[in-house]
Amino acid sequence: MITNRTLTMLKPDAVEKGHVGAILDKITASGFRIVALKLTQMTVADAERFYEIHKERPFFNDLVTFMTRGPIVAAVLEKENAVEDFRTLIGATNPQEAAEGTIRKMFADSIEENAIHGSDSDENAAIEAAFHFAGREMF
Ligand code: FUP
Repeated sequence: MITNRTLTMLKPDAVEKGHVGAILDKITASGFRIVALKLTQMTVADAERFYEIHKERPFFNDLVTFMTRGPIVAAVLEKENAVEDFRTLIGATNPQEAAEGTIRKMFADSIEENAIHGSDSDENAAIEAAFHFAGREMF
């Protein structure tokens, strides 16, 4: 079951700019089923834990500040080959390098504020889904 799921976050920049509806529409039009969905705001402790793998990187503090500055939309998505297909749909981390038609190309301005997150493995998808959602919030 986990194999076909991924976790996404529409980041504070995307929410601030009013892109939530357009991005969710593109996600569902691309064949992903919404399994869980919420508007929420990460605390500094949440963001530090979520991005712990990056804690030694020079951009870590700015990343935590950005991710906590306003609400995000967290969602669990289901599709065959969900993790890989979703990363193709969102495009490269740097929107300037993202392919035409990808979500980051369409909606993101910079590598720091790149509109959307997608899990990078099935293992992390399960960890990240449990980070944002209780079992009874996933359908
Ligand atoms: P991705 O898997 O595409 O989300 O990218 P990473 O896990 O490498 O990075 C996570 C987040 O860290 C990015 F979405 C934005 C931020 N980041 C920077 O701000 N600068 C960088 O050079 C790399 C990543």
